Amino acid sequence: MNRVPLEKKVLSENDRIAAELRERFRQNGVLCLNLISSPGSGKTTLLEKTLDALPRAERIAVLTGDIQTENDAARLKRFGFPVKQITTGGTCHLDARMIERHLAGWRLDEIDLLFFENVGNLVCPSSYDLGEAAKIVLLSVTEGEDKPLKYPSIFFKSEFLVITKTDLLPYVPFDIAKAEENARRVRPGMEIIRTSCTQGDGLKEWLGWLEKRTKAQPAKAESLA
Ligand SMILES: Nc1nc2c(ncn2[C@@H]2O[C@H](COP(=O)(O)OP(=O)(O)O)[C@@H](O)[C@H]2O)c(=O)[nH]1
Ligand SMILES: [Mg+2]
Repeated sequence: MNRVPLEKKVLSENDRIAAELRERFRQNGVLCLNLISSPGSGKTTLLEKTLDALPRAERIAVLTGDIQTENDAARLKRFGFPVKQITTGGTCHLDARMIERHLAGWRLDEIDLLFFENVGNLVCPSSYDLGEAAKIVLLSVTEGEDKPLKYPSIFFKSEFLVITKTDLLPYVPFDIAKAEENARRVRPGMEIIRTSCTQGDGLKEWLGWLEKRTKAQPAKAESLA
């Protein structure tokens, strides 16, 4: 009897849609960043600080994913940029089809920087390409410095690591140098910043990295007509 490798089929269909999205982003000069972490590591908070710091004239948009509630979209809409919530209804990750559906009604040629806030999970989102230019993983100091070794796939696939909540370091036994070493054992040379959104530490470096990454993005493709 022939068995259908269902998981492989789902992933290859996802990869097909993600490749189409990536091409659309390239043609429109959109830099897409996919933020991934455990629930509660501080993805929405980092996005709030980012949107608050950037001029309203910047062409930024956010798709934020959760299993239930529109809470994160409500938090992020306060800053005046286009934001849409994706509620997955149980699925533990965003997929390319969800992104495609929720982009409907937005003009990509009017967006320069597009964030995806993935569903809080260190495992499932790592298998699903969303057409992003880069994945960014967040790790808070309350999660333990061993997580890059325990969940290597997402650390291996992420271009950048943001260590969050460093203001809590006096209260938790977290060896930050070891966490960074572990991340770089999984992904040699990984870029890392240490942040505290409550204290504002590292936010300048984060915004600087974003600016550098946006500039490195190939300019909007010439008309293909
Ligand atoms: N102490 C501290 N708490 C933070 C920091 N960043 C976020 N939090 C808190 O962590 C909780 C989860 O943050 P949130 O941004 O919703 O995490 P998400 O689930 O990854 O989007 C909230 O109560 C935040 O106020 C930080 O830098 N320091
Ligand atoms: Mg969130």
